[in-house]
This record gives sequence, C-alpha cells and structure tokens, in this order.
Amino acid sequence: MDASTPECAEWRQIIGGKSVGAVSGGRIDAVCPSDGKVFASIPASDAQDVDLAVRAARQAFDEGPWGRMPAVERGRLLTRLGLLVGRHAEELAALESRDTGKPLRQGRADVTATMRYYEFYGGAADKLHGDTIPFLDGYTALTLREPHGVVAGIIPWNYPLQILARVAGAALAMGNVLVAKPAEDASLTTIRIAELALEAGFPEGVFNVVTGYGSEAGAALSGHPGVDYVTFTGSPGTGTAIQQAAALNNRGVTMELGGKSPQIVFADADLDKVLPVLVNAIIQNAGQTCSAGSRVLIERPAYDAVAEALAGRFAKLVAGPHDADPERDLGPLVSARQRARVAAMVEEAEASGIAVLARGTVDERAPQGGFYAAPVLFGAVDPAARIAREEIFGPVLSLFSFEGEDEAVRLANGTDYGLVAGIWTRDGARQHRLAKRVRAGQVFVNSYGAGGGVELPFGGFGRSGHGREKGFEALYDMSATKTVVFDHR
Ligand code: TXE
Repeated sequence: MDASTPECAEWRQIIGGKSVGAVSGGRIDAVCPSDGKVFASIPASDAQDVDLAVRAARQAFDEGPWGRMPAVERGRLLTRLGLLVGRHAEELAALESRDTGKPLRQGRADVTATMRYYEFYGGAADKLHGDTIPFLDGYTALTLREPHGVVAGIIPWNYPLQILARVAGAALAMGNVLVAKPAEDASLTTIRIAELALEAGFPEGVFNVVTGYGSEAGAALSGHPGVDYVTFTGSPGTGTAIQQAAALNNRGVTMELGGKSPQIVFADADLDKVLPVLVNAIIQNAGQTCSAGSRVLIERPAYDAVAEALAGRFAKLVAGPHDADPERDLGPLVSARQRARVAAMVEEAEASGIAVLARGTVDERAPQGGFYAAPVLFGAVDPAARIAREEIFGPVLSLFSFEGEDEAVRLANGTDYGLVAGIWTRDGARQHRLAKRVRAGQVFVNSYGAGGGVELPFGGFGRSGHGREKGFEALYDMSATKTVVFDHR
C-alpha cells in the first residue's frame, strides 16, 4: 500500500457491532480506477473472520433484541438508516465514485436510490402478512411469514451501495440478520453503511460486513453451515460455485447473474426519444450494469438511420476521471482486470471482421494509470458472434437488424440470458404482444429503466438467475411461510 498518500486510510470491517481487522492481519489495497493509485486498504478476511461474523449474526438472531422486535420497529430502524444515508449523501457519493470510478453524478444518483431502498423497505417491514386458510371443521389454519435467519449477501463492485441496499433492506425488513461480503474491488461504502446502521440503532450483530477476496471470504461465507440463505449478484460462473456451496447445506439462494439485454426498435418508434436512451443504457456506469441495453435490434427499414445517428453520438462520447470537471460521459472501468476482459472481447470481434461503426475517445488529460475504455459501436453483428451472446460489461454496443415481429422475438430471446428488454413502437397491440413474448424479468415499453425503480421486482430467466429482488416481491424471497394449525374441537 502506498503509505506516502497522506489520506491512505486503513479501513476496518464490522463484525458483531465492532470495527475490526482480519484475524490474519492481511489487507487488500483499495485502488481508484481513475488513476490506478492506492488510496485506502481493507481487511483481507478469510474463513476465520467469516466464522466470527456468522456466529455474531446467529447470536443476534437467536438471543438479541432483534428477534423480539416488532416489525414496525425494524421498519423504523431502516427508515432511520435511509435518513442517515441522506445526511451523508455527498460523503457516500464521493466515496462510491472514487472506489468504483463512476462519475460523481452517478454516485449521487446511486445514493438517492439507496436512500429510497431503505425508505421503501422501512415502510414495507410491517406490511407483509400471512393468510387464514379455510380448513376442516373444528380447526383454524393460518400462515406466518418467518425470516430465514442468517442471510449472506455477496455483493459485486458495480453498484455496491444500491445492491447492498436492496439486499439489506429486504432481508432486515423481514427480520433476518445479515452478513454482507462486498467485492474486493469496491468495499468502502458497504463498510460505511454498516457503521451508519449502528448509528441508526441496529443492535450489534444484525448488520455485519466481512471484506476479502471472493475465493476466500466469499467461498467461506456461501458454504458456511450457519448461513440460512444466500443472495448473490455477479457472474454466472461464480453464481454456480456459490449455489454448489450452498447446496451442500441445502440452503436457499437468490441469484442475479447479469444479462445481454435487447432493445427492440421498430421503424415506427419515436427516434428522438429512443436515441439518447439507447446510448445511455450502454454507457451508464461505463456499461458495467447488469441491465445494460447491450443489444439493439432495429427493424430493417429504420436500420441505416438508427445506425448512423448512433454512430454520430458514439463518436462524440468521452471517457474521463470520475471527478472530471466538466463531467465526462463515462468514467473508467473498475479495474485493470475488467478493462483487459472488455478489450479482449472487442479485439476478438474486430479480428473476426465485425464492423466498428464508431468509437468514442478517452479524455487526453485523464491520468495515465486509469482503467479507461473508449465506447465502441459494432454494426450488423452476427447473432452467433461471442459479443452477441456474452455479457461484455463495458461500453460496447452491438446492432442487429430484423424483419417483422417473429424475427425480433427470436433475436431478443436468442441468448441464454433474460434480464431486461426494451420495446420501442407506437403500435399499442404490438406493445402487448411483444411484452408477452419477450423472455425477460423486466420489460420496458417506450422507455428503458436500466434496472431502475426501487419498487419494481427485478430478476431474470435462464442464465440471468432466479429469485426476485427489489419491490415488495423481494420480501417473499427473504422469508419463509410457516403454517400453523389449531385444533379447537
Ligand atoms: O464477478 P464475480 P467478477 C459479471 C460481468 C463481469 C464478470 C466478472 O460480466 O465482467 O461478471 O466480474 C465474489 N465464492 N458481473 O469477476 O466473480 C466476489 O468477491 C463466493 C455481473 O468481479 O461474480 C464479489 O464480491 N463469492 C454483475 C462477487 O462475488 C465469490 C456484477 C462478484 O464477483 C467467489 C459483477 C466465490 N468462489 C460482475 N468468487 C451483475 N449481475 O450485475 C468471487 N466471489
């Protein structure tokens, strides 16, 4: 770690309400993606720390005040946490922006959504209730919604604040306790939120954070027998490993594993409205968004006009530091590893002969050590190509053409993923037909929410995962039904 940086802070994690380092004493550098420089460090935890956190969580669940706390009180704590997030909004936005490389305006938007998650789940905590069920004469049967117990939340680096908030909000609202494991690339705001949770009044052991590498802390957490439920957002490969580990303990899981989301543009679409949305849906967070609109399917008569207009916009896009003044269109990618991954896919596509219609630039004043990637627009992409089927997780957009609804649906559903889709047409009947036929967890008609909307259930089909997060729906994943039968004959 570069100790010459005066502000190079040694962060600690939160276990059982205490701010602690890793038992091993190991540390991981926190690197700012805008310049590649180390500016802080986090504990490199392993199975020992995970075990301490799971035990602290279990104790809080079994013996602490949390288990007896009325739902409305849990809700108040979540609401209070949301208010504290608001009070620390600029600090959190700046920290998220520095740790992930996202432009400050995106950091601010993430903080706004984060507040809203805690507010939403604070209000929802006492709203989900069971049923009474008509049963045999002389009996009363009813259901209760019960927490799972210890929930493990394995969080990625692209939207740490928001993804933690949707996991923690729903889990805690239902009375679970949490052990969160943020990504080694971006853990700082997760630690900060756990500190604010203590300040808000959450009892010790309810909101734990263990930092460390996925292969160590993450693997230990997902396979820990003291964990009752695992929720994960990340890559399909890691999702499989986590499910295998959880399966050895027969634990339930929620998996959000990304996408290859299509935007279907018919020739009658309002092009003035659609064009900026198509661009934003792939450059937001430099394309590192699970719901990025990474494939644009264009009805043949409109293909040339849309491709040309998009090329004009792409050529003007500039990537720059997260704190650039004036702000740039997008920031750097999160890490050298992620940049290399994106560059390899772009190079492979170019080498295979796929046409580059336009390329953005990197701000010439951007620091040399940053992990920048210029946006790339590919045209007339073969649906069988790797860039057409695999998540790139960078500012890379692929265009395809289609003729008629059937081909549009075939292309849209032609990958293993199924997370989000956009449908652009003025034809009302077609909107309804397509919304039904497209296989995606969220479908936007004449807009593209890029996963937005705290209230909207979110999750995928196929390789995109299973289970639903966000909205009221998440409360079902984060609880189990208990049936109680009284015999009063
Ligand atoms: O993800 P990983 P990576 C996709 C995106 C990206 C690719 C690779 O396409 O290019 O994944 O990114 C933890 N047991 N998404 O390698 O490995 C890890 O520490 C338990 C999509 O960063 O999935 C981190 O906390 N945990 C996506 C988290 O898993 C493990 C968001 C995510 O890391 C682990 C991020 C293990 N064996 C990447 N290995 C989305 N859906 O939004 C790693 N982890």
